[in-house]
Amino acid sequence: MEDIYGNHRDRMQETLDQLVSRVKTLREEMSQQTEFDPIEHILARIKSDQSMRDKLRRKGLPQTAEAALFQLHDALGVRIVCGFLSDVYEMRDRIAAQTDYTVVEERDYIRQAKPNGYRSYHMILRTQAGYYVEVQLRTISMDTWAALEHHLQYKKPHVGNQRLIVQELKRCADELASTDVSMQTIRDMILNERD
Ligand code: 0O2
Repeated sequence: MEDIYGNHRDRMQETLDQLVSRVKTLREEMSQQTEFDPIEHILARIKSDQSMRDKLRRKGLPQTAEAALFQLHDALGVRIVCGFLSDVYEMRDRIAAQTDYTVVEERDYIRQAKPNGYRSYHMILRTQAGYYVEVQLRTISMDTWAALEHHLQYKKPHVGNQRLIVQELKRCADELASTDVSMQTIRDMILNERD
């Protein structure tokens, strides 16, 4: 089967590399200014051929590079996992302040969590090369929940007590969110004491 991204792959990879290197620069600047490394880890990926084809099918879009790259906006993705809530928002501000791409959409699923408990800050950037990149910013706790929930999704068709499972996953997400707030408070206390 033909590559869904046609002959775009090299330029897509280049775009991703440039953005990751920009995020690393922002990370260094923040680390120097605050003496705290704001980032736990960064992941960058081109959505796999199969999962892009599945998504196009779900959305009723044609199986073309044009639809994959310009009608959907997450063929390129960068996930930035931060230690603390304040790091997520500070990093968001610094990313938004750059001028070599445009922020075309933002969704704050932290202040407004999804009904299932999913939390993250999403930004869609349009780069100079014309490609879109979905940036997901989240804390370690949010990342843990999203990874486990994603993993459990594969088991879904085999379970009968779906309602209880959804409820329990939501409870875990809320408990982790509450821990994030407590960890932030502890960090603020430490910083205030130092000043
Ligand atoms: P993958 O494998 O991460 O690429 P929609 O139009 O509602 O179907 P949209 O517009 O693509 O979705 O954006 P949305 O809802 O903001 O979510 C985009 C991405 O956020 C998803 O990409 C996931 O990575 C993550 N995400 C959103 N909701 C959830 C959730 O409930 N659980 C988990 N684990 N991740 C979530 P993809 O393409 O689904 O998957």
